[in-house]
Amino acid sequence: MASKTSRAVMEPEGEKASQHSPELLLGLYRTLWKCRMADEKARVLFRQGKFGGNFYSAVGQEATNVGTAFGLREDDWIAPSHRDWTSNIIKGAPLKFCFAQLFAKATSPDRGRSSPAHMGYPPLHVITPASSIAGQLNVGTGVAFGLKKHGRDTIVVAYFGDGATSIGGFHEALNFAGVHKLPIVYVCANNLWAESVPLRLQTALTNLSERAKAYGFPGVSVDGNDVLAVYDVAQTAIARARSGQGPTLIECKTYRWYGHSEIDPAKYRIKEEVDAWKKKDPVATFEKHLLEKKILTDAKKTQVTSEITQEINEAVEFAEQSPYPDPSELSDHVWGAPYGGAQKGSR
Ligand SMILES: Cc1ncc(C[n+]2csc(CCOP(=O)(O)OP(=O)(O)O)c2C)c(N)n1
Ligand SMILES: [Mg+2]
Repeated sequence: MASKTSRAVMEPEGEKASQHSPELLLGLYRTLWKCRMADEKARVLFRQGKFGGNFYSAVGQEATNVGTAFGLREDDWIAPSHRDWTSNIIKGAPLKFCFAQLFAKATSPDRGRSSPAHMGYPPLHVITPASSIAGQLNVGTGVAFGLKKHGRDTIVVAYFGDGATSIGGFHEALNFAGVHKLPIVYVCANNLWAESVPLRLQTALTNLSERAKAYGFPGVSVDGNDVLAVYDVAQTAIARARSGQGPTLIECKTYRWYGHSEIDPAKYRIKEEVDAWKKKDPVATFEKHLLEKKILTDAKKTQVTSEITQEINEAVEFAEQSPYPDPSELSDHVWGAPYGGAQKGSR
């Protein structure tokens, strides 16, 4: 499968459902909606001033995140980027903790310490994202190295964008993983933009998966808005990593509907480009597919979205009502042992 566009991209739409159980298809469907609705809700809450900092929406990219993480085991690891807040949701972190993290409340997994959306969830092995682009690739690769050394059969899935592929840390991570045949899957969400920098100014490549060639492992490019195509490619890569054959680089071609963050009006993009990608909405496309295949009914569709709405409302209420951390906790959990230079309350 080295450096080519996935066969799944080419397949006629209707052929795919037969290979997947209805439970899997409905699970993917519910998770796509959960990510879409939680992400849209977070955008609204940010604009209402309910939480500070910033928020990096991944609306439009749901099939990439869901397709690559849905088939993971509970003890597998995820190394997300700044745009992968929903990785926590896909891995199964309770929504109330996800919203508490955005709100920087004491009830969040990091007790209000990290930037909004830079969320990790230790009980389910989601690593807190690094703010430095590609930093999570180095951390995730280190975790994969540790897993291999300890003889575990768990794997890491690490996420990043097109822009991250130009940074040294990306190349160091993939090179190291190739040398040591590490149990890791690298997922590049190529959304065509790195803040305001278009892909054509980022690289002369068309398929970013070709970069894998330089590190001696397979690369595959896939339609990142087709959840089943992404899922199939990810399953192959996950099995490869778990069986000790080493890494895979998956490039998912997708698009973020909104600006780089909620403070970016994205005036550098033309309307036609945005409109064309919105027509390829990964959630609506999959929904239509399932309705046509009669795996989904209108009644089930309403049930799924109303259950998620209720879950989100309860989670937001939990986050809003939770306290902020007490300032006296500021230096807790920063050092493994008390550090003489900056004791709590020493200033
Ligand atoms: C080393 C470093 N340089 C610059 C930034 C600022 N920055 C944050 S996200 C980003 C763009 C990343 O683009 P891409 O990798 O394509 O991911 P996307 O935001 O599109 O998901 C930049 C330049 C940073 N966080 N770290
Ligand atoms: Mg990008």
